[in-house]
Amino acid sequence: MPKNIGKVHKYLLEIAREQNFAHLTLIDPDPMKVNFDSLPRVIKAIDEGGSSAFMLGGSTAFDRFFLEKVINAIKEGSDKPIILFPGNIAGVTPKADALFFLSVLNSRNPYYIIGAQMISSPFIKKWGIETISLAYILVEPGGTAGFVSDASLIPRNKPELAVCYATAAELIGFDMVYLEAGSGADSPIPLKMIGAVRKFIDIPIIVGGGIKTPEQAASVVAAGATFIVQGTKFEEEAKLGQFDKIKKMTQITIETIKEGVRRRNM
Ligand code: 1GP
Repeated sequence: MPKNIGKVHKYLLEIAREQNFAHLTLIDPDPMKVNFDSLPRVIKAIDEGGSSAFMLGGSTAFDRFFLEKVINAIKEGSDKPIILFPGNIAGVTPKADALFFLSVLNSRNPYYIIGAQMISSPFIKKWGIETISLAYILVEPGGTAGFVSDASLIPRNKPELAVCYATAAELIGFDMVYLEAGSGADSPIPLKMIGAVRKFIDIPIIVGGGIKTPEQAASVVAAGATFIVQGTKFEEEAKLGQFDKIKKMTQITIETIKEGVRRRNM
């Protein structure tokens, strides 16, 4: 029997079909980064700016109770889905709307490929939280995620290696593939690499790490990304309490991507 697609998964695919892409926002539940006084306003600004969902996760400093506090703060600012993006077993809770059940395909350490998943899966199944399986593929420079998960990073000038991993992911049956340059990377995943992967696989491609400008976001989508993820850019503005700027920035990013889509469809 084919697998049932959950509510959040369906929602993401519908937006991607309507707009040709969807914008996702990453919130890192790191106590050194989270400000509970301003988080609901930051979330509200990003929501009103048009981002489609919130991903919640990071590679370090995990505590399930802190994570749940962050979920409550996000819910104060938005009704849009919260999707867990765990870096470890403490990054899962039934309080979110869905969970990217991810495997770091190019880790050298089996713990990040199947170990943490094996340990956490009975409770995930018992809770009944929606899961979306995700093949996480780390590309240079890889950032903290690459370091912590001991990834054999894909060189930026080797798109064919990303194609091989992504194709293996599709054949194994993952729902989506995530090409990750690492949070705060100097530049996004090379467009040539995204394009090469897009040509080869049919499942959605998430691209994140180092997407700072609306133009970069638009070119990542033009190259073939289905979903783009931004985190650091919002964290920087949030620190300054620039809520209006955050909303504007999100709107401009989404408008710039849409304009690119319109032009290509003409
Ligand atoms: C990290 O891809 C995400 O997992 C977001 O990256 O923080 O660089 O936007 P940034």
